[in-house]
Amino acid sequence: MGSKRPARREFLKSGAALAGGFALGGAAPAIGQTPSSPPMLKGDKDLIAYGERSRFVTSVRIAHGGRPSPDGFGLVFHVASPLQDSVGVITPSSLHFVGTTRGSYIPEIDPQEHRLMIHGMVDRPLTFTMEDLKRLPSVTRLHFIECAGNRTSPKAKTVQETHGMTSCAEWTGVPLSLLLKECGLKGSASWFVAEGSEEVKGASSIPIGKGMDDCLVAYGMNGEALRPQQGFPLRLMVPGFEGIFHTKYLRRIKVTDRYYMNYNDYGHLDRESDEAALGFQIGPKSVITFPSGGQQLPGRGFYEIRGLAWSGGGAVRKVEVSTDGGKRWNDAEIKGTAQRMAHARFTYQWNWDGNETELLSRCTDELGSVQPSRAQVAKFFNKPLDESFSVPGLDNTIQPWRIASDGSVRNGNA
Ligand SMILES: Nc1nc2c(c(=O)[nH]1)N[C@H]1C(S)=C(S)[C@@H](COP(=O)(O)O)O[C@H]1N2
Ligand SMILES: [Mo]
Repeated sequence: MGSKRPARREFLKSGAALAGGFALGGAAPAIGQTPSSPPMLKGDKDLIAYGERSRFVTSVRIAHGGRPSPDGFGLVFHVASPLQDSVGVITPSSLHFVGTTRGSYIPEIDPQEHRLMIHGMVDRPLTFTMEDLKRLPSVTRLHFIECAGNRTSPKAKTVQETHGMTSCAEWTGVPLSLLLKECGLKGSASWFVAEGSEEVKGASSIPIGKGMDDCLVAYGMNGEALRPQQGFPLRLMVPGFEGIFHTKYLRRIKVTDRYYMNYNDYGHLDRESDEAALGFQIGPKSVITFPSGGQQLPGRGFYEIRGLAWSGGGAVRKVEVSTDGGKRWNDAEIKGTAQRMAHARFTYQWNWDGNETELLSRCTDELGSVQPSRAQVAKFFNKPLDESFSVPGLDNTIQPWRIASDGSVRNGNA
């Protein structure tokens, strides 16, 4: 902490002074007096063999409202992560959002039986077992996945509902470029189709340049094997591209000389050409996770505003926070070193004066792209900014959270 910045004790004191006697935290036992010991956890097999969180921690994923299965299966389509309770940049595997194009169907795959075949416009088609893949040189990288449908809506109340279809994990696997080189690409190779193991393959066409650049065939997540919900035993990571390209249960890669139309194109075919030109890549984006919709500030005084920022264009370079509805923008602090195509945690120290206001955050990525407001996007598409306005294509607009004078927080787009 810099010498000019007041020490924590003074923060708390000034908070108390500002709020007229409001204190942070409850009454502590006097010095020298020991609090009574809590009861002991039972030496339960479940707690020792694998581990569980405390029963006092209850944050869970929820079905993402208003996202029915696109083909009418009517099952849970996408499941959102509780960002309002998140800390740091890693989403615990148990809380990573889940995206399934055909409802809550998750195949159970025996890794001994699983194969990855690479064929098409290659010199040597090859088939890999999981054991083969694990013998190859590996990389470990932090990356977010975000569903293209992760959009704010005036009706959504919490950050889990507006932004919970993004998550960030540490992924381990083999660079796809290494496998493609083993197979030898033919000169005409320009796309590849990645296919999952389900009845409906979850296949997507991806430019071969992206495959050679930074795609990953991942078997590890947050220090252990992938979870079934995340594609056990093998998934494709396509850093910075829409979630739908990150093929789970990966079993086949066909190298092609053209775009192949697949089931996954359901969401992309009817786009306007200027929307389609926005491409597969997620734009610079950020959201304040605390304070966020549905939360309640206990009173005026000191708060650390916290949020997440990310971009498909690379690392987050800068995040700004406004505490007055966008009149002034202040640089937020980015915790640690921002990684490419990964969530970055930002914070901003704020003394709330108790008046109604609006909190905003704005991300700039390493390409210099800046997160737009909904008003800017509406103007770009020449549409009125009313209740019915929905951002075309990927929605990376600034999320406003309105703080009422009673400390309640709600969606500023409502
Ligand atoms: N095989 C397969 N891969 C898939 C899907 C699927 O249904 N089947 N869903 C896609 C979608 S729409 C998204 S948003 C991401 C979500 O990844 P996650 O469930 O690990 O968060 O996986 C993609 N990969
Ligand atoms: Mo998705």
